[in-house]
Amino acid sequence: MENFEFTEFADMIMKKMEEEYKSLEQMNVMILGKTGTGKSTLINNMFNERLVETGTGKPVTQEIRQIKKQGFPLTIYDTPGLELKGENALDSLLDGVTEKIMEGVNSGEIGKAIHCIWYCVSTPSHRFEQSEIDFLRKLSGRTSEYDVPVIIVLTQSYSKKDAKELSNVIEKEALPVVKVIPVLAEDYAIDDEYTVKAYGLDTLAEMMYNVIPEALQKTFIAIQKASFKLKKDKASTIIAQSAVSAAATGAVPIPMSDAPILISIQATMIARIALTFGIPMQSGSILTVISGLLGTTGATVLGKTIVANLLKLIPGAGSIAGGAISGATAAALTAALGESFVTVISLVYSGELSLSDLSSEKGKTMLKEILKDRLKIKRDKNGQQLAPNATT
Ligand SMILES: Nc1nc2c(ncn2[C@@H]2O[C@H](COP(=O)(O)OP(=O)(O)OP(=O)(O)O)[C@@H](O)[C@H]2O)c(=O)[nH]1
Ligand SMILES: [Mg+2]
Repeated sequence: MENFEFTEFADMIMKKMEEEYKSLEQMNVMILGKTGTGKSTLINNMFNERLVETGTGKPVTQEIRQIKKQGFPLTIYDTPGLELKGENALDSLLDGVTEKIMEGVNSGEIGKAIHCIWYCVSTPSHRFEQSEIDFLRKLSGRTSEYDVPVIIVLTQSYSKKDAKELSNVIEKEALPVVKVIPVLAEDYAIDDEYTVKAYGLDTLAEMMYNVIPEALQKTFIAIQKASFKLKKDKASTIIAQSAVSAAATGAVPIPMSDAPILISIQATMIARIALTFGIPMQSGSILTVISGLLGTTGATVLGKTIVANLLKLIPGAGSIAGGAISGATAAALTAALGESFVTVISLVYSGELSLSDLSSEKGKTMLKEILKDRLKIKRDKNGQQLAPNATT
């Protein structure tokens, strides 16, 4: 144990991240709507990758293009340049969409099914035509038994008033759709002076999360960038699960020689959190954060165990009594490490901290303080935070 190195911990995190990433189910989203409604803009602002610019588009039918990027667990079925004029155009699109849905159903594989459909309507057009109503009804008639959720997205909704009006018109039709959601996917400059801020993508993401199959939720949380809340909630769940596992290792007090089990639980936790937030695997930033939290630099040998290093930070805990730590301590350490990691990610996300700050002296001091703060929190035996006045 004396020789446990930080670099080993780092390697472990990277390996777990790779495993986790590979285990993600492939997500498939279909996007319908007339040309120019803002489908591409929506895709690029919802997901981590700018798929529409970078992905290769492969024709599926005359109307439908498949967009996919190597190594990214998402396939988009886009309908670029769709005119939707005349009965024939819609019927032929309907055939294409139905065929794609059936292909997934017949494969029997969850990763090949269509998991959600966005039907885009442009708010400034003020129009939702009878042909579109018919289309959505027919689509549902053909595929309702397969439960593919359809969300109507009102795009380019820089006027919330217009969006509300159009939304009312559509809702009156009582269509077989999950919801009508107004969004502005990108800031909209009205003139030099006034800009309408983008909004609504978080609502769309949270709605998506609730209607897609459970097996796809992990993928979606990781690849979407619209709702930070979805990511934070998922991270809390991961931390709670990890703390429980850590507590279990120490049901009998953990002799320090068993600390690698604890370290492995913590590496898995960090990897799963990193994946949740969409932190790229190659990125050195995870390691910068972790090395900052643990008070070491990536390249140097720790010389002491990570656990021992963490313990030093608990006020009053001193060193390891009798060469063992209890399950409760193991859970507390794990929860504190996970929460500190999320705190740092949140600070970077909100712009209060930059990645370059992290390797500076100021950043390192800050990381230490964050971890110390988390370690001071009173917890139950599973590492769950107790109310400040609770007694243990
Ligand atoms: N500011 C702003 N512009 C938007 C938004 N949505 C769409 N646009 C603009 O509207 C135009 C059309 O958007 P696209 O995303 O290309 O529309 P599309 O549905 O993909 O169009 P096709 O691929 O031709 O069917 C572009 O100039 C976008 O920049 C938005 O939310 N905000
Ligand atoms: Mg497009």
